[in-house]
Amino acid sequence: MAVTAYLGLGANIGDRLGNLQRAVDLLAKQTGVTVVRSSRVYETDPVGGPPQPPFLNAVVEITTELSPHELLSACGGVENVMGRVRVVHWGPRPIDIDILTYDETTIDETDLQVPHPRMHERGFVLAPLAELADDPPLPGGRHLAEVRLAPGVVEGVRPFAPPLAVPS
Ligand code: GSY
Repeated sequence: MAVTAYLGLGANIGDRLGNLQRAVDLLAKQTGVTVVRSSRVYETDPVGGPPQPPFLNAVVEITTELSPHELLSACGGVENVMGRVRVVHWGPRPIDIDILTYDETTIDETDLQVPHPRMHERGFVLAPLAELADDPPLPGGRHLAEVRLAPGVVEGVRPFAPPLAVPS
């Protein structure tokens, strides 16, 4: 049975908008993954890691027949095809694909935590996600309506481009 999941996309190297679109196109080609819709694209101040260029971020809604770990592997495959090399922890990258939520499922394993454990603190996740879901699963059973972001987080997230195209 297909479940709904939300994926966070981020890019801060090269043709950032082209990278996000290519990731959507490659995700749509994965067996067992249907890309349903995309949020708008935001330009966002980098959070964590070394000094690095601003990111473009978006969230896509998918339905998938894959298990959470199969989906993780599919996302990693797309990152690899797009040339992501994990040199600097939390460093610049042509593409980052995070599983934010997978149905209402909670997973707490070394290689996969769902809902993504820091998503409720990140404006670059919450702003695009809120366009697609009124009450998405958040860590610790939180609800979007009760999340309070730290000062400055909202200012670091600026609308940049319309939603990414979803292949038919
Ligand atoms: O966790 C995703 C990679 N990432 C990002 C990101 O996508 N956007 C912003 N603004 N900061 C980030 N820091 C990391 S790590």
